[in-house]
Amino acid sequence: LEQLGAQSLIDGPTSKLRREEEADKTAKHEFWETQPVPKSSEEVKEDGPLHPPLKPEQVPKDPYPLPPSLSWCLVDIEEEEQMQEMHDLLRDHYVEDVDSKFRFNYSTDFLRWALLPPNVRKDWHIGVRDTATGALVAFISGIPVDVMVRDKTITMAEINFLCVHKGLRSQRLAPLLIKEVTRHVHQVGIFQAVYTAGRQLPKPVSTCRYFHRSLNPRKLMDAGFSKKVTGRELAKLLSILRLPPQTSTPGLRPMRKGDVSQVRKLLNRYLKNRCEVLPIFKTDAEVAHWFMPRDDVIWTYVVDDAEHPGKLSDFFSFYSLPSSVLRSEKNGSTTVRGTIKPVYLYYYGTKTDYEVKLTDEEKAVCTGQKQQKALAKQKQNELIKGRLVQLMQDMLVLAKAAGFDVVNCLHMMDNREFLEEVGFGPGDGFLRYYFYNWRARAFDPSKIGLVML
Ligand code: MYA
Repeated sequence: LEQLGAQSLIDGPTSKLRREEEADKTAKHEFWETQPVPKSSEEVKEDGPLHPPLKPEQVPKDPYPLPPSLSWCLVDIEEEEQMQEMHDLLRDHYVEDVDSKFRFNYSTDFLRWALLPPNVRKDWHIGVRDTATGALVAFISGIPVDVMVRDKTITMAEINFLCVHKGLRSQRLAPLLIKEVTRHVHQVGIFQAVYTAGRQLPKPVSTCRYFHRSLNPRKLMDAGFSKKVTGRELAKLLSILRLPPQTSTPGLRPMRKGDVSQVRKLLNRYLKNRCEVLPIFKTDAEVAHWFMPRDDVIWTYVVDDAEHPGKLSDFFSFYSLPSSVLRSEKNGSTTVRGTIKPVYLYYYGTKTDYEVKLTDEEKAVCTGQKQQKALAKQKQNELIKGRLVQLMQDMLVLAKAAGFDVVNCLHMMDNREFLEEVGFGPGDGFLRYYFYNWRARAFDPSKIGLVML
């Protein structure tokens, strides 16, 4: 990794993050101060809601007023034309990196996957149109999700794809979109939400760093995604990043329909054992939606246990989210000069987390139950680490074979167990996790088991 120019892996926030967190303790948040979220300066000691559920008559019946030049709409993304409008808004105005070198470019198939799960609430796909032209100029969305936070399972709205047209920024439209989606969510008796953002707001429950593993280093350098190296340094880098031509795990194959219920059990159990913030996949239909492979969107591989054919021992998944490569023009605008093709690690699970039995010899060296438990935990972690390193190495091979340029993931779940071993390096980006109307003590990133798209 040193040869890759990466710093040592960092578990906790960097000094830049700390500065942002400190600054936010005294920052003014005209909008967020009116919302049920803890202040950045608050030390959260106990988990629980900030306000109790509202009675139906306390939920506003009418939409929040907009300036006359703008109007609310629902965006029906099952209608091709509306889907395209939403796609185009995000393509041109959604999240960019801090230097505006890259912008997410979600495909329409991806957005259908992300926003039309079996339990979809179509009235949580909310847009704002220019009253005169009808153009879609802002959007926010939610999907219902059952999230386990420590020992409580809470039905929440997972809020995503908040976007305001660049020409309408800094006009306090975002607070209106947030209030309007909140109103819709309240209408169905849900009072908590989960969301992520790159920026510091009051108050994150966890902050996860992005990590990257190059598959196509030359292209990433040309695009300005990675530091440029040449000559012997480049040769060395290419040799470090070289991958075997084939996967190595026996029984690894793409997920099929018949695997759905096993994947559901494997995943729910793995997340519960290893994490403290996790989605609960209640039905096979949900798992089929979120995990069955879809062309150019989501890939899921399972390990069909060689000793017990048909019994799955592990699975992993990743999704494709291209980024436009931007060029800044002299007039301050940006144009698109290409695309990089990253995949992002999604969920995984392994049966290696089964309770580990100690041998008689190992038991003999332990003085008491506590020591035995600690040794069993350590053995289990080593097993998980070994297994994940192998699976993730295969994931890299598959992603490369599918033509992707880089694999991205966050420093969450058990990812720290394999990042260094399979050649990931830390990036400059961070993702902060937030709850709405749910105070929670902070979580170590490794305890976050909810992947947001
Ligand atoms: S995260 C992705 C967000 N999208 C982008 O970054 C795309 C590019 N940027 C934009 O489109 C705009 O800059 C946005 C802000 C729309 C982000 N989350 O209208 P403004 C606060 C929450 O003048 P604009 C995602 O999708 C800001 O602190 N708040 O600003 C999850 C300030 O408030 P305060 C944000 O730049 C979204 C106010 O907005 C964010 O024109 C989760 C300024 O408004 C942000 N990412 O527009 C939303 N950015 O003065 C919360 C700025 O108080 C959901 N702000 O500091 C909450 C749960 C709701 C449901 C509850 C159900 C129970």
